[in-house]
Amino acid sequence: MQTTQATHEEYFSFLRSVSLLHELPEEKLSKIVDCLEVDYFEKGEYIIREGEEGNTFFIISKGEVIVTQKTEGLAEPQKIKTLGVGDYFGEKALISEDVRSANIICNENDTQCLVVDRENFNQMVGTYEELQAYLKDYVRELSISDERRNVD
Ligand code: WNU
Repeated sequence: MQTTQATHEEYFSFLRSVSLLHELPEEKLSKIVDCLEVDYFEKGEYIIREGEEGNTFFIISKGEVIVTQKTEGLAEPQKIKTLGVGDYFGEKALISEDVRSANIICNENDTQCLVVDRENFNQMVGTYEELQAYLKDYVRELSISDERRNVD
């Protein structure tokens, strides 16, 4: 996507406000803005499907999504949380080199996500040990809570 200057600054200051990216140097953040795609979703649309392959990381810039997941013994995927503006998702498949581990379903019309592909995600995360360590820990905790949910 070719962003105009105004849009670039808008996304730049938005990304600055995302706690995960707060520590990134300005030029790094600026590069992320240059390689972002913006995707739009309507209520009920699947942004991510559990079990599918995925190569993208998402940051919610407008709207809301819900996270659902298959649970042992239950026919319907269960809702596990709601995410809103400034929250992100899709890091687990990229970090664990695995398929998508949950569904992400749009919960509000005109939801907007900033999308970073695997290559740019790796550049963003790979060069910052703290960020990488933080996400790896978080992903490990997600796996643990997944197991706990399925056992209960
Ligand atoms: C959860 N279990 C699993 C969330 C978002 C970011 C962080 C939690 Cl750092 P993916 C499906 C995505 C997955 C996660 C997200 O769903 N997710 C969860 C859980 O309890 N996934 N397995 N909670 S919201 C969330 C922490 O981003 O990444 O690529 O796709 O597997």
